[in-house]
Amino acid sequence: MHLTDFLKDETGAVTVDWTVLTAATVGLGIAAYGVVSGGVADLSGDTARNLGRPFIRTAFLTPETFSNGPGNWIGTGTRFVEGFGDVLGPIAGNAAGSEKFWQDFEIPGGAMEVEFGFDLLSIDSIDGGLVDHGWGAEEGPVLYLNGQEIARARSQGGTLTWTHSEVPGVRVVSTETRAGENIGGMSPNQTTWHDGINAVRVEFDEPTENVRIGFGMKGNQGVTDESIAIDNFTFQAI
Ligand SMILES: [Ca+2]
Ligand SMILES: [Ca+2]
Repeated sequence: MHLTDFLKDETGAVTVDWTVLTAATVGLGIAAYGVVSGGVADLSGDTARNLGRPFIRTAFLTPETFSNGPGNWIGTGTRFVEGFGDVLGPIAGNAAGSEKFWQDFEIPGGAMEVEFGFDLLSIDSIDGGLVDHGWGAEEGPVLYLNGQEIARARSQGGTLTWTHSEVPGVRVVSTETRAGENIGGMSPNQTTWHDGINAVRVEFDEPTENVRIGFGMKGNQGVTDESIAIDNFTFQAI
């Protein structure tokens, strides 16, 4: 092969690769435009960030133990609860289990996933049974992401039975740490009803630029009868 032929071939190969890549990029742009014409600018921005900064990692993995107040949490305060220590909350429920407290997180460009971790505390006589005997049924925590319900659980003696909303890109994993015992709570001397601690992880793929995690509770009594609270909160964007 003559040198000039070699150079032509190399040039040709590069040109072909570039053409393929360009076509794919243009195709992606067209597809995005067709599906969500209103969000083209946002999608383009996300693509640029993902291409330019693939190794972003932002975290506070040292668990927030709420010994110094609620920080950036909105909607509730912190409190020392017998047996649990300093917690975020507790809150009582309502019939809908609507979102009662939350925090917004700015997600760095390039993040492919956001993970929240926390202890979800089920305190005192939450009525998580299926039958309403006059004091409530199917009571327990409700989790929100960007204002949308992602999962809720019935709490029976601190043991959680989850119903997932099947939101795309969202996973909720819950592991029981303690249940079926009187840990303490707002009615610490009440030994008939049992408390629980569940370690929960919420994962969110391809996060929005601002992610809000929020909490509510389905319940029908006061905070001294039945409540939920949060402790040992962690966050990371990967
Ligand atoms: Ca208790
Ligand atoms: Ca109740």
